[in-house]
Amino acid sequence: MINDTIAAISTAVGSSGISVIRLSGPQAFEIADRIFRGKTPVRDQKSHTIQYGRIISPETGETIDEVLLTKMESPRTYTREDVVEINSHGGYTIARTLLNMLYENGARPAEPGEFTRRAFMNGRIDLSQAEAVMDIIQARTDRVSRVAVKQLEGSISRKLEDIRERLIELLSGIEVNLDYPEYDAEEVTLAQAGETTKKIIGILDELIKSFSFGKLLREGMEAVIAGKPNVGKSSLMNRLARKNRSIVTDIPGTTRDIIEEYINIKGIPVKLVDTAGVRKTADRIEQLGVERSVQAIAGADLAIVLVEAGTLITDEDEAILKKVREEGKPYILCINKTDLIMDGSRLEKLKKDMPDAVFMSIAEDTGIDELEERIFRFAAENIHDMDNQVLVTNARHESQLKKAKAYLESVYAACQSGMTLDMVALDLKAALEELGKITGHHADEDVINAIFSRFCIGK
Ligand SMILES: Nc1nc2c(ncn2[C@@H]2O[C@H](COP(=O)(O)OP(=O)(O)OP(=O)(O)O)[C@@H](O)[C@H]2O)c(=O)[nH]1
Ligand SMILES: [Mg+2]
Repeated sequence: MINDTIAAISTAVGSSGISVIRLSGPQAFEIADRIFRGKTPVRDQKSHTIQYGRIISPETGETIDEVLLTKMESPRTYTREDVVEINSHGGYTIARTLLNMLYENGARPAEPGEFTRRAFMNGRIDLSQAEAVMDIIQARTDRVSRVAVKQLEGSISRKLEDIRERLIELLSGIEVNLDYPEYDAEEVTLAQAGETTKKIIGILDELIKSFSFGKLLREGMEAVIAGKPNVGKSSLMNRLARKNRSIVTDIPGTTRDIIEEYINIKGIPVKLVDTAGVRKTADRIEQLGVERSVQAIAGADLAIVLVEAGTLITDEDEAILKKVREEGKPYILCINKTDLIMDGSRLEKLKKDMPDAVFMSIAEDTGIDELEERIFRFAAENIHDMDNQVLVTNARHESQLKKAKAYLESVYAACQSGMTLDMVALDLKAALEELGKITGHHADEDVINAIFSRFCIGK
């Protein structure tokens, strides 16, 4: 039973119009009454209403701030406990002073994620939904937050509940057979058990497959821009990021270090990495930059390899392409500076000869849309209907699904090879347990602690 009351500032630190201080727990109204003076005491205020008042220091009688106070009675609240939210004037100092007053009057500092943790402990949300709250806080694009909101609404939970129900039905059928053979209960045959299990494995497979796309949505994809010096890598970075992030000059060897920027391509977050041009050089600093470029290629999900239209693929370019291929990196070959080719028919011929390459001129702003489309297509490969299907976005969920699937595979194998039903029952139970860890039906304290420790304070 939770019996203390927690408080924290729930808005971001920094200058702002207002700050929200949140108080949750059985003494929330009592504590608020110790420092708040409004028309009605908080304990008598109607639930889910807001009232104007002042925060008064109990010691000095001094007015600290004018505030709006919202009272929300359990259980229709975020945590399912009694909740008070105080909108104070913005600025860290006032909110901090107010918070300290709450601490002095009986509240305790909330730990990161503790409000959401209480919502979980009090059964308002399950673990996968708590994780969705976290995803929404950290979402980098609209599309990501849409998926997270769906999870918060329980799309994964419902799908898992459905699977669990089918497993439980199968398991209870088997157990009736095992425990009461004298009852004339309808017999579950190994063949039936195998068939049901196979269907469920199929559903789990689909969920597991959705993870690679879910991960892409959440964590984003890393695309490295590689090429020899002066081909326009930094110009491309700036164009895609729509700001002057990297220094561009006509001097080869301008970029010396890795430069990163998050961009949003049709709703998918992409970490773009601009690198130093790869070439042999005696300059020590440039050489270090080149080494980093090579490492960046190895670490990325996708390489965008730039070459110049005028020279086409030189030995230097070939060396970079070789590196990319050795790493087994998917790549998009871009031919930049097409504006420098005056002869139109020559350009047409080049395009015909290299049908997979993207021809572009950053100077004339051509071909960039095509590159963006190609990056998006790469990201979304093999994924259809992604806005409507249930997506697994969380590595922990994926790993649990895989464990459950492994148990079900052994159930299926047992059914095929004519094992006994009691062997099957054990693995079915284990599969159920692994699934239950996703929503928190079976989660250990350690897992729960790890999840909530990733939250920020005040959520
Ligand atoms: N004509 C023409 N010039 C371009 C184009 N794109 C980039 N440039 C020019 O090429 C030069 C080099 O551009 P950067 O973006 O600095 O090239 P980089 O690949 O980052 O070069 P390093 O950092 O030195 O490896 C600059 O003078 C750019 O203005 C283009 O499409 N056409
Ligand atoms: Mg550069």
